[in-house]
Amino acid sequence: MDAPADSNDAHSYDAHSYDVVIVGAGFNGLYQLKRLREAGWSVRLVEAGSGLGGVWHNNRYPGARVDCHVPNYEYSMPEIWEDWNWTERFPGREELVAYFDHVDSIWNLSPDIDLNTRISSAHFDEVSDRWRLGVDDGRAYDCQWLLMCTGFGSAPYVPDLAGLADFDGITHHTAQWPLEGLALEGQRVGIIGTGASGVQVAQEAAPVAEHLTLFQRTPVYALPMAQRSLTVEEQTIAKQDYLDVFRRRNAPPGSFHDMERVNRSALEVTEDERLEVFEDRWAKGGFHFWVGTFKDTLSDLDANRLSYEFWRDKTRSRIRDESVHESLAPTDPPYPFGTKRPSLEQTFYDIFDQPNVSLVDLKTDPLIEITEAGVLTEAGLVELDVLVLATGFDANTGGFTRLDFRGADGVLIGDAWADGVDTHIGVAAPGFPNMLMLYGPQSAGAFCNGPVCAELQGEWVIGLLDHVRQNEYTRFDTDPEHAAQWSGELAGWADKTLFGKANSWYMGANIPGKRRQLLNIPSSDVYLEALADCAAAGYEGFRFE
Ligand code: NA7
Repeated sequence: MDAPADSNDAHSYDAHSYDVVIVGAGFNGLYQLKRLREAGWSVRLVEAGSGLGGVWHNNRYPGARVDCHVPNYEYSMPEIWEDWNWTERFPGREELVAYFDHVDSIWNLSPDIDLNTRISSAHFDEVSDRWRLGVDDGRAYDCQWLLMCTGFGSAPYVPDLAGLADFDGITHHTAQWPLEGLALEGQRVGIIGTGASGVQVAQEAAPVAEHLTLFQRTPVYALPMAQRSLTVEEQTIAKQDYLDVFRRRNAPPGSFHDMERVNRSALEVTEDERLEVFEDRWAKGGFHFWVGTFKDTLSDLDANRLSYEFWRDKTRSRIRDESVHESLAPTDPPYPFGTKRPSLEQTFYDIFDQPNVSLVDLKTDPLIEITEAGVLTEAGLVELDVLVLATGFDANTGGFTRLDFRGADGVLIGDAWADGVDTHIGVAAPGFPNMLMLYGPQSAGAFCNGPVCAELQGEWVIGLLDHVRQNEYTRFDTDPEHAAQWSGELAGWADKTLFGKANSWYMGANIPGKRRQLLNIPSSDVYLEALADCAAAGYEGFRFE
């Protein structure tokens, strides 16, 4: 089909037309496709990448691995898990991609998916109450209802580093790793960024690189992963309880079926009691030490300091080279413990004792520019063959604001959100009719495991679409007052917890110029309750026509 230059002109091209178009083939998009198809909708899923899995398709850097332990990060339907077994407690990227293919083989989703289809424009047409979607190769779609399942991490962030374009070596953002891979063996590798991605690449690069240099701006509080192999036999036994496990997995304090938090202050127990809990959660590995210790470690600075000091001392004991202790695990916390997402590590703190690994602390040795040969800091030039940008994402909003995404009256979503995001319960944006966001800004997103929210928030979306169909509505929108109220609710969470005190991507603070606001509610059970209340009140805050 030939499309005109403006492939979004509704009347001048022959678009593929559906009731519902879903954008994104991660956990959310695939779940929506399955359920909406069952419910009899005409539905198409479009995906920019060449395979299924969303972030797992895109993040193919060495060492990419999920930091939620089995079976918390998978769909709950028996037909998916009964014949599927993982090889490790924290599965790696390749296994996750294979899992998505397994899901596809059971649910037969591919016939209704267009891969390699990057939506570059989405315009709401006031006359027909339909969305017109333009693809960057000129194809087009239109639909009554648009489901954005682009996740919180679909917009890689490359900082504006002076001279970056001059670098003569190879450079890639971790989420834009070449499909054919990139050998790090024998190379002089530099990594900018020490979040989850930087930690994971560093662990893979350190054993093989001629030299690895980590450029750290802020220390990550990485926690022990406690990785181990899983046998089929143990999973067969565990599966006897899976129905119950999946029923419990949204229980507070996090979206894990087995997270136990002591319902007391870390300050009111004796030191022995506190250490016993800390040691137990530390040994369990994963996120247990982050969210599963005491009720106030993420809300009270003094309680938080106790977590920090335990983490600091444990971490320092891992690193023989004391010259890097103050940079990697400072005496005083540069930000409260757990208010930026902790990474999980296996060998991260060991690599600094290797002779071929160096740490550059950008706080004391600032980056001046990137040159043809490498990274120039105040202390001098670090020559590199490969520069890895593990610099994160324009999380939550970038997947929308980077598009030509226009709602009623042609308003660009980037303009509507220029002074901050207001959504109705993290699912709909006023002025953007007939559009729903899954795992989007102001949802529980970052604090709710992808598959858990895909099903629980996902069922709410199915319910809303059923409501519009039953009532033969052709349009819904939300009002700004309710959206402002929800923003107020999130601001309250930023105040009553310690999350507001860190320059994290949860706060939008990793992107220069982005409004500082808590972008995900740090409680998935409270979030899902708010959705349920809205539905029970006849979809309060929505206007239907
Ligand atoms: P993150 O967690 O956002 O980490 C990005 C890292 O990049 C972080 O250490 C940043 O330092 C660093 N960064 C960003 N810009 C710069 C500049 N200009 N100079 C130096 N360092 C910089 O992204 P990840 O990809 O690791 O993880 C994202 C999430 O995906 C993860 O939490 C999981 O949920 C999956 P900063 O801390 O801002 O000082």
